[in-house]
Amino acid sequence: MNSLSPKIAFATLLLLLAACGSPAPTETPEPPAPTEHIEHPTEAAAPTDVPTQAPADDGGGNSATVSIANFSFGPGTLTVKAGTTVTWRNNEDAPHTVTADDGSFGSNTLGQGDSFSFTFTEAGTYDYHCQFHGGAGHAGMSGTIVVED
Ligand SMILES: [Cu+2]
Repeated sequence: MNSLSPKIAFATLLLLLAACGSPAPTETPEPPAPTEHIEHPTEAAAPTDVPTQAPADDGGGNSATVSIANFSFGPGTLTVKAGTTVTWRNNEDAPHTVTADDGSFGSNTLGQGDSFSFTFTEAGTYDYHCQFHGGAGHAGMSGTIVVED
């Protein structure tokens, strides 16, 4: 009866080993995490804050202004140096024009706030008028630019 003893012992040993045998670790490699698509926030273009520079003195370029108001040019006679740019500005809501009697210069219809500029390069006397409220020869709404050398 003792002859089976070793076999039983062996069997028991196998059983124990089997029981204790750690199951093979299921080594399922983790799939690589999907690389997250990171949205780079579009960088707002920094506004180039270029300060608007006042127009530099262009060296000798004089300027003068004639105001249009109350259906008249002010000053009525303006004397400037040759090379001066004269700007007429309509400061009222009535439409006007700046029209040279001899046609050498002339504006379109100037509404309120509109302006017209002309540079006088030659000495002389330039009569002008408003086409709506004046005429050549100092009639009605008119003015004169005297240009000196
Ligand atoms: Cu007018």
